[in-house]
Amino acid sequence: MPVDATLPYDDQNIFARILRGEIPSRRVYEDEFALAFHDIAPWSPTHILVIPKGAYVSWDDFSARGSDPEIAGFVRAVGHVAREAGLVEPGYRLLANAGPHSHQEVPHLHVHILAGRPLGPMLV
Ligand code: D5M
Repeated sequence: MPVDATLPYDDQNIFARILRGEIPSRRVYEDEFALAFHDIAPWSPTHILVIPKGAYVSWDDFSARGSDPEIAGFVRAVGHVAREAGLVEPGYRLLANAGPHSHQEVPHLHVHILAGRPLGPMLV
């Protein structure tokens, strides 16, 4: 069920619980600003989610309220994860849902890294 990402941050959302270590995840990377783990229901052979450590609902929220170090750290973490996973060649797709029309399901900002097969054109 998509969430209304314009709502205030809910600290019981599933990614907040993963960040706190309350539920397991298949972690691939962690630093001061970001955590990366495998998506539980992958859309492609490689499907990694990268989330900021701060409490941000969406890309819109993060880009408006996040500090410059948090934003820089998060962007660098996404690139690092993709490089370390060996995805730069032949390539990968980044996707972040934000807002009611996007079908965002988890109300903590996450960037999907999709790779592992030719992904084709974006259809929607
Ligand atoms: O994408 C939300 C994504 O989060 C979706 O691809 C499934 C994934 N998900 C949901 N629960 C988990 C857990 N527990 N571990 C890993 N991945 C999970 P959205 O952009 O919000 O539609």
